[in-house]
Amino acid sequence: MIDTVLCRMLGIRYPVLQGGMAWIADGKLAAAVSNGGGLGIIAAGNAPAETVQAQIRLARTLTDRPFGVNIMLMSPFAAEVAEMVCAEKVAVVTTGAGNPSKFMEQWKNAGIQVIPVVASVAMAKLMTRLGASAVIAEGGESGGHVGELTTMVLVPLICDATDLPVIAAGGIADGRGAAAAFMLGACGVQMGTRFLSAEECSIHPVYREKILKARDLCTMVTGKRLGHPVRSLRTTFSRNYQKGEFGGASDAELDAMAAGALRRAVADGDTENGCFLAGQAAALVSRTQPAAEIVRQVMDEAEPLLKGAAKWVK
Ligand code: TUI
Repeated sequence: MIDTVLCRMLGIRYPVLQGGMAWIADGKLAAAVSNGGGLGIIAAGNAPAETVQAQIRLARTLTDRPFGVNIMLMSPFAAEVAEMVCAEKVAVVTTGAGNPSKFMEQWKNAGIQVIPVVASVAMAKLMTRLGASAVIAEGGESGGHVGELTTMVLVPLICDATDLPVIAAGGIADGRGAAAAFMLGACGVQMGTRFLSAEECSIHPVYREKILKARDLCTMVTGKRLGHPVRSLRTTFSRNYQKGEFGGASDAELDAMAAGALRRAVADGDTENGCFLAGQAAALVSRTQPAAEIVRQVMDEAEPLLKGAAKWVK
């Protein structure tokens, strides 16, 4: 049984968080992960507050366990979602794709545990000063919006920079990744891509199939030119976007291509015009399982690896 400070802090059995995947991580998936003993997360993405609120209320009909809401800070609705989660008294807020400083006081006053994604040491120190409960160190192996550093380097750097519990993310999809994360100093892991294969994950069957079939070189990063690097599956869409980026496309043309692209992947399975966000760990995901089984299996795999690590020490 792997039991870390994070389990007590969040009231969960296993130190496993589910990533806040925009358009994907709904109340149903979050409740399934929480029922499995991890911390399920509802992703606000670019949705208005009332849409997210409906998912919170749905999750509450499906689980009595704690769950969280991920607030994507680039969303035009971030401020209204920030306020709504206080009224709803959600247990945990995670943040991504920006600096949540201006919301911290509001969330803490509402009794919410705040766990920001930090992509740098400076951000980890700032979040520590502002009273975060823990931080997520998400390396560039992850899907979606990616930072500069890899998980292997970012996690120990963040552990050195803060006394808060550190949750590792990016490239983790099985017990080996989780055990490695603990060795780097993390006391929990967050997985997104692995949960794309969960039975309770309502993505288009084409999306699921692409994840299950993905191999080592199946993801790529686009969007660097506009300052928003994003990792996704290599598809007609991502190749065309890259051609535009390094060819003659204007910023407006690139923005037009990207608008609605996540929805076209998740809802329509459209490989021509949809953007299938996924981490490098897609190559490690090979079957569909209930979310609870994923949580338990990853921890069950990690445990003997951690116990056996001493075999190398003479
Ligand atoms: O946020 C994510 N992953 C995401 S957000 C997203 S929606 C989107 N779609 C298209 C373009 C951009 C976003 C899809 N995937 N992961 C967490 C994460 N946060 N990774 C990196 C960061 C981050 C980056 C900069 C956190 C803080 C930060 O601070 C910068 C600052 O303001 O100082």
